[in-house]
Amino acid sequence: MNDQVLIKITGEVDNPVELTFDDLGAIDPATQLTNVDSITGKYPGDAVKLAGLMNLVKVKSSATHIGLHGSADDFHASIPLSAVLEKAFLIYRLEGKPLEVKNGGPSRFFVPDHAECQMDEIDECSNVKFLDHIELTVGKGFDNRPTDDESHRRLHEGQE
Ligand SMILES: Nc1nc2c(c(=O)[nH]1)N[C@H]1C(S)=C(S)[C@@H](COP(=O)(O)O)O[C@H]1N2
Ligand SMILES: [Mo]
Repeated sequence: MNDQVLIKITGEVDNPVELTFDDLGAIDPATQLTNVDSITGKYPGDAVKLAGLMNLVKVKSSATHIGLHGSADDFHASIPLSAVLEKAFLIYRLEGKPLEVKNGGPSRFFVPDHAECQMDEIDECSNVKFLDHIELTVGKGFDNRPTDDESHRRLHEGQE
């Protein structure tokens, strides 16, 4: 199972990649975080910093936005890269095993100090679950986060 591709990174990069669970764990130890519960407040597990992933793919200087795609439920966010590059991370491991779908796997994006839902571009809604594709773009890319209270409420109801 460990040769299964969990996350692909494409778009404005010199070195697009398809990463397995083992690949994620092998990324520069300086960019790995263990037990992120204390940072996230609610999501346990181990993570790799976004900066570590971006170094791996060699982001082109033309890239302005990072597209976060959750294929499982067709949820997508596109946010400015520079604002999250040094602080965001991807939770991908729990108790030594790949993060399960019930916990938001194959990976869960997390930005510390995110805004409340719909209060800013980088809000809680941009913490994309089921993340399996990261895409660097020039300008803002596809984003289907809810834009009004009604659709946001419906989205959350659907998850209960
Ligand atoms: N794939 C996916 N990611 C998602 C969502 C979703 O519906 N699908 N909802 C978003 C919204 S609107 C919020 S506020 C947070 C909620 O995270 P939680 O389900 O852990 O509370 O996840 C975000 N990530
Ligand atoms: Mo949200």
